[in-house]
Amino acid sequence: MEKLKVGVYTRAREGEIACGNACLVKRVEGVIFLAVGDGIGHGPEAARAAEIAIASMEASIEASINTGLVNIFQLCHRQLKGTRGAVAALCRVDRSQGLWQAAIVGNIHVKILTAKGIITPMATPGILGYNYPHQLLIAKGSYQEGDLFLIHSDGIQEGAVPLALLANYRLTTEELVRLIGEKYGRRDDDVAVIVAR
Ligand SMILES: [Mn+2]
Repeated sequence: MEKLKVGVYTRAREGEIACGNACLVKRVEGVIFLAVGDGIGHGPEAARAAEIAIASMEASIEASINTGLVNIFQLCHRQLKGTRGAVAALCRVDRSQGLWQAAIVGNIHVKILTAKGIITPMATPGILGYNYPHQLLIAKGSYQEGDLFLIHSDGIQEGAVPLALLANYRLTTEELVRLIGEKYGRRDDDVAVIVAR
């Protein structure tokens, strides 16, 4: 099986140096984890919250790739206490098992494009570090070669990315994320985009 190709793009809100969005791409034993964190607000304090969220998720995954999404988000919430807080999405793609899982707390957008159609996992309202949801919604599905995962912060409006663009196989995932970030990213917010295919 060919390796899943991943493109990542982040940039700060206009006039800021620190980016309040952070990403994680982690491959462990054939399982790939993709995450986007968005610290509340913008600037250095938002960047700090986003980085803590991502570092926490990475640590949970390093502890065991079988750590459940609920546990990953709960730990993330605890470690974000005392910060601005953050919203985050995490996708876990196990290609050998042919399965994916996704969970989102707050305003992060995830789309999975499959041969059968488009899946938009539902986000659970909440802010990690502040108000943890009663019950974390976890979406699951079967993974097939060629499925595409799109994850982005609210620096890009939901639905702004044309599906035809994502379906363009002449563009690499790196080219896709750069194009999406530059063309559809809002100037007045931090932007983070991940495309995996
Ligand atoms: Mn944002």
